[in-house]
Amino acid sequence: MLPGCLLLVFLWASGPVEASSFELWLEGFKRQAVVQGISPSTLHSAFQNVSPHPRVIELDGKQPERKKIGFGNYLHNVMSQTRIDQGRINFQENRSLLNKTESLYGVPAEVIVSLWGIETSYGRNTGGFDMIQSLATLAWEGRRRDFFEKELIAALGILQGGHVSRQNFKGSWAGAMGQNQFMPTSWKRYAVDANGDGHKDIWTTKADVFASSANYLKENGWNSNFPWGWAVRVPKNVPFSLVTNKTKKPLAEWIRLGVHFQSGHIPSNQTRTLARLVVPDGGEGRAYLVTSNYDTILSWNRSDYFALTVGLLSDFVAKKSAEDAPQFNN
Ligand SMILES: [Ca+2]
Repeated sequence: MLPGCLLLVFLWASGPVEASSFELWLEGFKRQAVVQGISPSTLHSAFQNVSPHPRVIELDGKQPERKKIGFGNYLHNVMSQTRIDQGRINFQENRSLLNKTESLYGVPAEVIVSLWGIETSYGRNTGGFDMIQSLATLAWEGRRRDFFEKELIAALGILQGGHVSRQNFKGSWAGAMGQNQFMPTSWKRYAVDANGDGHKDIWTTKADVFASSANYLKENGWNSNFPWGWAVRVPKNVPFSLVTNKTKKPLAEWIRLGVHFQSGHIPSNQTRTLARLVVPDGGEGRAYLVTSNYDTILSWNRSDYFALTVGLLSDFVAKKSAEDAPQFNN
């Protein structure tokens, strides 16, 4: 072991001097940041009075082993009646901006609203943690150091570009930020200055929030020719292998196999659309036929529960009244 590592281990192990181990890490990190184009003055203002946040470490420690609650329970928690109602109100209130975004990116307005609703309850819960402090804590702590150092460099780039003030640079404890909860590297790749004020502001500018979400989905393959998917009932004679092996077949073929669409008939121009079955809890639970747009939603968050809920909420949001909402069994 190198002497430097010995020193670090000693400092780490001795508790009260944790701050020193943070300072040591920070000095090294700042050198890397400068090499990657972050100016000394950005670094100086970004890290003033920043120290590790114990709550962030605590929350990070609780992360793994998410309890399996079943999709039905998840859906009821995330897609509450309040969230559906507020989604419809927000959908109507922002109609012209959403229409403009939809026509530019080819991503349906209701999908943009659904992501907005699920990520931050339509911009209300964007997270109150200081971005630099959270990311620095997670990078220093070391469980996923490379990942969080990269995010921290991207975050510093956002400050350096003047897109958000140091004081208002807030997010979740895990570094997801703004009304659509982009990580800084996603912001770097996909954020858009839609209102042309020079700031890609996903914290307070709805035009930027909507366009950034739509751009993310477009760049990850959203196809405006078909929806995300459909709730279906699968007859018992459909081979279980077809449920589990992600085989894509045209809708006409699924219909021939006896799959029943809960929303009623499928438009004739969709019969050649390729779809695969998703049965989130296996067995005879809820079932969905999903298109490649579903995979695009998975690129945002790699969870079937998340992607299905985004899709289902978008269907509800787009309907004007409860009467014509799509049906699914509770
Ligand atoms: Ca802007």
